[in-house]
Amino acid sequence: MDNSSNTKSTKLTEIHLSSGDDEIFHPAPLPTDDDGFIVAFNIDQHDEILTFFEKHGVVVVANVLTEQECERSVDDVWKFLQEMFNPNIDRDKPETWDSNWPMFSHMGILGSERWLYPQACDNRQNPNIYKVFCTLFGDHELMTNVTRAGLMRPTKNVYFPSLNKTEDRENWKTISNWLHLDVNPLTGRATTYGFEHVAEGHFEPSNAPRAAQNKSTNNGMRVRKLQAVLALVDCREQDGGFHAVPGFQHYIVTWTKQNEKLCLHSNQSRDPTSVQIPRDDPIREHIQRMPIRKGSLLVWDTRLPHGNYPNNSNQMRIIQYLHMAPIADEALRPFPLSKQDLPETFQLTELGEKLYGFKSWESDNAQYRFQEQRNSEVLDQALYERQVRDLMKARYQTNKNSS
Ligand SMILES: O=C(O)CCC(=O)C(=O)O
Repeated sequence: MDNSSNTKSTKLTEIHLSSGDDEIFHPAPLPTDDDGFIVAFNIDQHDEILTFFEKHGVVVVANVLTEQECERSVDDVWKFLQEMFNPNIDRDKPETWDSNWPMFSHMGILGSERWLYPQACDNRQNPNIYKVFCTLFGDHELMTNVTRAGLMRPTKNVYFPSLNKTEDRENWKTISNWLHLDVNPLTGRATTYGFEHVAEGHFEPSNAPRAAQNKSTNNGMRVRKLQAVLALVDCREQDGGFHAVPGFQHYIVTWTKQNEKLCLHSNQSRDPTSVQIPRDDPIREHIQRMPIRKGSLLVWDTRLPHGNYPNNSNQMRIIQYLHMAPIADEALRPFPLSKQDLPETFQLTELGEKLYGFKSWESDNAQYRFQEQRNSEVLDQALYERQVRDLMKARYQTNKNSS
């Protein structure tokens, strides 16, 4: 695919970034279809996707993955669970879904380990997904982040073969009321999760928080930042899933003025790139649950308060966390993977080489950025993760051979 000519691209300067200073909040709930899923667009509906996104701050695009790609992704989730956590985990035996289950299960996230399995890696270079991000950024020189899978275990009427009966699992429910921003709107420091962060001290508080936005790497309120989830199964309302306050991007500056103390406090917290929305914030009345169909991509503006809500059914929610950013984003670089980190059976495409950061895009700025010195802290982290992954895979093989 010729990435630059096939992709209709609205110039970055034409992308409207709302000033965020609406005096009052205007709710912008998303329409749903007859089956209760959020109404989704087709990949080619460039203008419609952009217009919808500007209004709501969220958009869903259908059929970015095929049925087979979804199924292979789900297979990769189980392989990952067995190799990295517990070889006895069996997708057909809920009895095995407790012991050595990954951390962050209370948030529906599978550990902090990067999900580096063949279909998961292929999804990050999927041309449909790339096209959605090109549309939303008005730029085609993009990079992908490299992060995790998400899975919410079923909690109601779960069939246990060894008991030959169904039971509920209240303790598999994820947290309720999780609502946060992955940018501190006072300092402009936004999440860099799954990328290399450029700024030294990215996870330390800003010393002069009210002036921090002047720093080029604290650009979260100046340039478009997107986050996304990719549905690997149908994620129905009752299965748990993404929720957010659509339309909040038009109000965020006003809200920040009213919540300066909270933002200052968040700047001093363990993660200065996020803000937890208080339980009594009236904005919570406008949280909308967002069920999406298998194979669709839901993208949200980082300026939206968001989170997920728990499963209440006998089916799983399974997703991939996956988003992209322009190479021109001064806060980010591609995560420094080596080709050795990629699965043997995975075929990197020409597009993938660029999205993963193994090759430079064409513009002068992209080539300049490609040569930049890398952040040594993140290089060390990449090396450490590689060693842990190799160790876990070797342990899995030894276990398998001896059984
Ligand atoms: O699981 C989800 O849908 C959302 C997770 C979330 O809040 C995040 O990635 O920041």
